[in-house]
Amino acid sequence: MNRLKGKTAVVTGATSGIGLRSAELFAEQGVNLILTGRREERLKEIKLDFESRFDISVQTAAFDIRNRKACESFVEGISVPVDILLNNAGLAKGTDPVDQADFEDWETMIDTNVKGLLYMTRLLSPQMKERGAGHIINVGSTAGHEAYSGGVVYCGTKHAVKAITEATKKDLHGTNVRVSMVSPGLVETEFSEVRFDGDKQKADAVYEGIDPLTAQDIAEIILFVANRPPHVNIMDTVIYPVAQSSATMVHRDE
Ligand code: NDP
Ligand code: 8X3
Repeated sequence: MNRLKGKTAVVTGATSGIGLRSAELFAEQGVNLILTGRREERLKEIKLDFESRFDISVQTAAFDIRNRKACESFVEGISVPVDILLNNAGLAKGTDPVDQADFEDWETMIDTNVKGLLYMTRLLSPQMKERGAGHIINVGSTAGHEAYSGGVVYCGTKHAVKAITEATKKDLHGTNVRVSMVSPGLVETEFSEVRFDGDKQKADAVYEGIDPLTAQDIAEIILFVANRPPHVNIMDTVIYPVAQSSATMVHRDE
């Protein structure tokens, strides 16, 4: 059953990977889209593509989610009720241990994964609360359930997303606004290329010898979470590829 047709979703980080594929699955269901990311060209191409294939409206806004003022201007420019906020924009930078890691990488991850997600939630939750309807879906990670060496700050940000999701649900208790989290393991997207500053060889090695999750796998789960009846609130879903059993237990074919 399609409960989403005619609704409006804001998708952050819609220029690639999980965000892009989720946006496309929403579009297939007739959801009007407001898509964000920094790469303006990609947003323009996605808008043209989706509007040519789906009977929906697509708005785009290119801005850096770390910039609070830009988030505020973005939300001020939205003139329709937002039914779904998919807080997906995020990244990892580096795998250096705590005594060697780069301060700027830490700030980038905290400002994007935690503060950016909080800005969007703070700015869009009032209209949801006022209407007594809406759904905030945060993209967490298995790294938000289990910390691993080399991920001191990335894991820290995703543990923060878990805490923020739980507290947001409690803050909005009794309002009918839904709050959910989706927590994937290894998904092959641009994620590892970004983590390793464009080093394709290092990025490919992350997925070598396994059948990793795809953006499609996670988008299908996001769609399922969003499409539940209004009284059903999925709090979290943890998804691993079958070859992965924990953050660091990954079975690779020879
Ligand atoms: P991608 O690198 O493919 O996508 C990341 C998206 O985030 C891009 O659209 C990017 O857009 C956007 N983004 C990053 N920084 C900013 C910023 N400062 N301002 C605005 N947008 C930004 O990776 P994924 O699709 O894999 O990642 C999506 C989410 O999934 C992230 O939160 C990630 O932590 C999470 N995740 C990923 C997993 C994986 O293994 N891939 C596993 C678990 C969770 P642009 O560059 O245009 O700004
Ligand atoms: C991304 C999954 O294992 O690279 O959140 O941290 S992992």
